[in-house]
Amino acid sequence: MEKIILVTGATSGFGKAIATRFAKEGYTVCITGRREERLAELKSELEKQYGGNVVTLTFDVRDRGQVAIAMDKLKAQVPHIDVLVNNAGLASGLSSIDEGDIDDWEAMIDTNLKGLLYVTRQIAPMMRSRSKGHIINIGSTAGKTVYKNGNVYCATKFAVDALNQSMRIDLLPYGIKVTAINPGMAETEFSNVRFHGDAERAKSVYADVNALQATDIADIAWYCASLPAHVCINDLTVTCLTQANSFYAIKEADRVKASPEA
Ligand code: NDP
Ligand code: 8X3
Repeated sequence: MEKIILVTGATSGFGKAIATRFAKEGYTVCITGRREERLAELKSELEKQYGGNVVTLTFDVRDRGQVAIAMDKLKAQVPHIDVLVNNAGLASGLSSIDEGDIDDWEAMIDTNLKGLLYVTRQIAPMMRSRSKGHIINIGSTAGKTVYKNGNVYCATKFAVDALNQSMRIDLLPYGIKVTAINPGMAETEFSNVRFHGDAERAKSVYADVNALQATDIADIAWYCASLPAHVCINDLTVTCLTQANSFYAIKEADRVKASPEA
């Protein structure tokens, strides 16, 4: 039977890499984002390379009405969803709580939390009706340990952690798997968005840390989704070798290297 995945936020970073990995594995891939041209480009690339069907849906996950319309369109095009990856999200700004920009706060809460809920509310009943499905929520190390000036971003990712745990309980009777993948720093467009297009500052975050790449997370998502039917990974926290948690990371140059004789 045709295997179908829906990936939110597939115009760059993790979402794009996950869509690509599942297309390679023969899935029909449904990709979303606000940047229509990027979705069209990815659709044409994936169809050319892997031959499967790619469905594109352009909408803003913050807008409940747009989500409902897009999900109706999706339901008219595909018979079911096997895997939903709740990935669309962002950090906006990095400021102390007494100085934060309230527009940034609203963007993070509306995208990372409400957007995830709007999409899940549409797709979970489709999975429930088949007693089958897998929801993969992209959380963060920021949802496990807070860090200075991370306040609202961390709060949204702590909320994703809570939702991941509670969705799993609610959907348990229907055989629906729920998995959180919580990455540490990864080199995507994330920091460019966080620092409002300051490319130099964004680049400096990943200088000499050998950060995770989007394809690392795509490989992990594929691993989680391809386990036997009775096995569900509930929660995975993943960092690069130079990062221990949200606030403790070192530079590659500071790693103690073995002596040549060892
Ligand atoms: P990117 O900025 O590369 O990708 C973010 C994706 O989310 C884009 O496709 C973007 O699409 C989409 N998106 C953002 N806002 C909206 C919106 N309002 N409506 C629809 N789509 C939206 O970042 P990442 O790939 O790194 O981020 C993906 C997820 O991973 C996020 O949830 C992030 O919090 C999380 N994460 C990232 C880490 C990192 O260090 N990179 C580490 C841990 C977690 P478009 O702009 O076209 O709408
Ligand atoms: C993104 C990683 O370290 O900026 O979730 O919070 S971090």
